[in-house]
Amino acid sequence: MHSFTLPPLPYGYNDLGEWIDGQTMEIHHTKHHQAYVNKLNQALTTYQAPYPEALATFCSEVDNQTPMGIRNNLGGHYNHTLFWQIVTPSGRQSLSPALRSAIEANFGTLEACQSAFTQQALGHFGSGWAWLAVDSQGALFLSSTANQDNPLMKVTGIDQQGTPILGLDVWEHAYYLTYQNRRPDYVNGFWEVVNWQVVSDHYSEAIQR
Ligand code: MN3
Repeated sequence: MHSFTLPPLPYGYNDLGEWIDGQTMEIHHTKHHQAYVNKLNQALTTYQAPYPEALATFCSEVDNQTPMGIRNNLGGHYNHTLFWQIVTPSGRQSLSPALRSAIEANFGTLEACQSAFTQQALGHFGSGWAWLAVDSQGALFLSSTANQDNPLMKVTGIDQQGTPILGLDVWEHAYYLTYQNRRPDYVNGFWEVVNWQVVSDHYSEAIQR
């Protein structure tokens, strides 16, 4: 049987500079994300339905009938795998012309998109994620989801389905050691480490889905 594994980070735990301290990154990766992987594999040993090995495809099959042990841990694995990829120590990299055009068409400017995303992240009550995603028509939209849900899932509480291209973990475990209760500082600092090249690649893939 297939089992899922923890992906290595594409940078060191201490490499994200002032945004996030190394201890937070190490615990987040080796404890939190590893636990989602372990519990997902454990849940799959008693899961009756056949499941896809592609995480995005698997997430898109999650609905209200899916056991919570699958939904939460699959989401945790997918969401963190995306999250590690879309930040980088080397600072901002340029958006593709296609993504820039889409952002300008939907939001007017990149800055307006970032500001609206920031409001999603700050306005989300409790644990969850903020997203920039692409719907089935290829249009960008912003949302936030609770716990480890994501916009691929067809579950109550998710109004708009789509493929995430940018996500921010707003669980306190993601930032508490560095920022304590100061979620705004964590979210504002996020823009300094977003890897727009990777986000652009995700956009290109998403509009072909
Ligand atoms: Mn997390």
